[in-house]
Amino acid sequence: MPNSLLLISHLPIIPPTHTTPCHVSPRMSLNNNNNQTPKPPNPSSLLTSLPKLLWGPSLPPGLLISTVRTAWHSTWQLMMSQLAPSDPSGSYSRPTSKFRHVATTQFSRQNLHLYVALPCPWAHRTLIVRNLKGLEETIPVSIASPGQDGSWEFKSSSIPGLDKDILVPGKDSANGCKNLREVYGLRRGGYSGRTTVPMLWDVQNKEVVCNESYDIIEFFNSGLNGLASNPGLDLSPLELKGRIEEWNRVIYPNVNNGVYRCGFAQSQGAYDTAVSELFSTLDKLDDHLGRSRYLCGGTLTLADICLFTTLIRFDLVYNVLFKCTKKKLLEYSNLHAYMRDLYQIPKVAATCNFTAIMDGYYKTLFPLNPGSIQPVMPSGCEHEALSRPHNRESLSSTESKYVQVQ
Ligand SMILES: N[C@@H](CCC(=O)N[C@@H](CS)C(=O)NCC(=O)O)C(=O)O
Repeated sequence: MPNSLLLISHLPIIPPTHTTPCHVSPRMSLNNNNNQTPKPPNPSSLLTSLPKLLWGPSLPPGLLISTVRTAWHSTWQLMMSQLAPSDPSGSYSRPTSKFRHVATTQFSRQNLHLYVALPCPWAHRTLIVRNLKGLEETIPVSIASPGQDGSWEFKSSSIPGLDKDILVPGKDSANGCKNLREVYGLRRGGYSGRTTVPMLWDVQNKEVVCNESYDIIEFFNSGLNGLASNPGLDLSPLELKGRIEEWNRVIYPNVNNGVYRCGFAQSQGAYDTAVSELFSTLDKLDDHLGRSRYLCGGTLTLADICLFTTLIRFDLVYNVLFKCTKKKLLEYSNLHAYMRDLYQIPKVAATCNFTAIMDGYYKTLFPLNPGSIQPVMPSGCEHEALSRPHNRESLSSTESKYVQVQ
């Protein structure tokens, strides 16, 4: 959700149907003001007065539609190029993170602060690992909300929590900044790139430690054991590292980034490829998870956390907004039970705020939802539905490290 996006959304682009519904003759709508006193110019009359100037009092409906369609398509492409850079074939190419590799950076481990936003699946990974490792005291967190100008802002939230057990957006408790761009700007040398969440901040040295989610969760898993209240939990044990990497190589491009490749595709061909790779990977995962409690057997790993944050958003937003329509997650019985298994870890459930997720996607991704109308929350995505029994315990062949998480 880039900063420039909402600026573009404030351009006076008037959807045609607001002034001249397709089923009403343009002549009727252009002439219905004849007996009234002239009113000051209204920007919303732009669409009706421009054709009048060019073609006279009436414009054939077919021509009106094709004119508006061409204008809208060019505007949409312009907005999409800001929101989601693509290659020449129209496939989404995700920009790379600027600050990577926590381990090689010099910083004070006692003085770290995490910046996140609740709609973001990448930031969600870091909140889950922080909770599971018991790093809540060591790593304080500031939770941003999507702002009107497209930036991540810090403000008191109107989004409810669930009995106060669930995370809600709020102020910047480390730097007192109004938005995330200001925080990035505090680093020596400033910053002019994309200001993304998650971002790990060195409070003492006023520096970005890392803004790549996978690097942050690896660091939380093994780099702060001296300060964690659950240091015994290892979400990336040495003997499973190879398998975790294998899963990540499949899941990242086809599922985590795959849903974005569907939603941000700028050509039919790019969408067709992305959606087919997404659903063939979900089919394989559903099959595998019918035999295995977690991706790598009986042990919960970082690969599961990364898959979970996409699955929990699937029916809520990706199925509709990103056109991942072939199936709902609810139709994949193993994947859905697997997602419920992870959700039912109390420290995982505490990181899921479904209202904030819906709000973040439907209200801010303007080119995908220009009317900003938010669909109703699917009943299968609510806390009660996700708390249904999953019956996956019997799939654990080896003793699960998950027991240490409870
Ligand atoms: N590769 C990054 C991606 C982070 C990312 O794309 N975050 C989005 C929110 S979901 C963001 O902050 N976008 C703001 C922007 O692009 O300006 C990671 O995994 O940490």
